[in-house]
Amino acid sequence: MEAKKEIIEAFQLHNHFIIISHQNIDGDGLGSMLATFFFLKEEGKESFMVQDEAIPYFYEFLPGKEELLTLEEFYSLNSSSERDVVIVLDCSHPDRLGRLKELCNGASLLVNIDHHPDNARFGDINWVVPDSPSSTLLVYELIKEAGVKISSDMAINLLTGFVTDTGGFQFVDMDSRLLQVVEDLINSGASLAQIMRYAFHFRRLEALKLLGRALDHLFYDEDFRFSVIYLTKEDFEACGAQEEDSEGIVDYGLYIPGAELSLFFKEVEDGSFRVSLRSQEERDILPIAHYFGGGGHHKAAGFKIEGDFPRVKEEVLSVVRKFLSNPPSLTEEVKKESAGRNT
Ligand SMILES: [Mn+2]
Repeated sequence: MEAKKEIIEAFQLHNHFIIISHQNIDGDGLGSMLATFFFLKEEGKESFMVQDEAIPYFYEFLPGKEELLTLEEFYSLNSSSERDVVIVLDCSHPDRLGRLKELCNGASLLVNIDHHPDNARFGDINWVVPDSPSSTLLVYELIKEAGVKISSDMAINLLTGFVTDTGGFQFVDMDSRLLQVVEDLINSGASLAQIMRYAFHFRRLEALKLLGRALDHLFYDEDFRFSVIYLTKEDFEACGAQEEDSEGIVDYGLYIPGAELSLFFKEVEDGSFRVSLRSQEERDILPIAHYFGGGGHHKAAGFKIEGDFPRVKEEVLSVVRKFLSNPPSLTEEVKKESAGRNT
């Protein structure tokens, strides 16, 4: 049976659900969780959303976000031994769930709904659609297929995931089908202007100062046409900024005419960097992320690497240059090495 239909049947059959998404939560992860929560509520089901980290302040406008529980709150509210259906949204691998991974172990049924091409298909039911611009669009399809009316609470969350995962429709070829979805969500009560403002133009002073420092560090390789941006712990401290304040900075590296790829190195703990990759045109950078044990999408991916900045930068840039000169050979190399790496 088609996975989408299987999921709708499972939703009708069961009564208790846990809804989770990946760590370092973003607009698509949150939007998918919240819209699914409202959908199940509409169907008369009991569901809990568990999210273990603080959500970025610019997503606080999302309807339903006050229903999010920490893992401790969830356990104190739900002490029954009843086994629930666990719905994992927008998450390519259980390792990306952090502490929430333990919830999957007790699941009576594990439902995996995602759009990452490298999804590990870890669920009992896997509905993975790499062509979908966001996971919220899959949730939208589910709600439609179930014949449930889209409420404004659902619409705002669904459109937010679509808007944020596509950088405000920049990283997607909008067509009449997608425009119809947007039209439907607007007619159901979502304000595109409000979502665009919160997602991209609602940033505290510390974040803008951090952006200034990041742009000051921007380096462009003319020969290989890629940008490098970095922020160290010191940069964050000097600006009084938090990790969430660096959201969207990687995109600036693609503004330069001719730039094919942007790399953003962010120091997350002493001696550890989170590297984000973005590309445009037809450049597929997922093999680079896989090479370093990470994952993501063809044009937006990332990985973590340990070491001091000069060494980490050297190591990554040499692989990037090699990849840009000859992408297929790196892909082959990745295939050979993939057995020994945890992607
Ligand atoms: Mn997504």
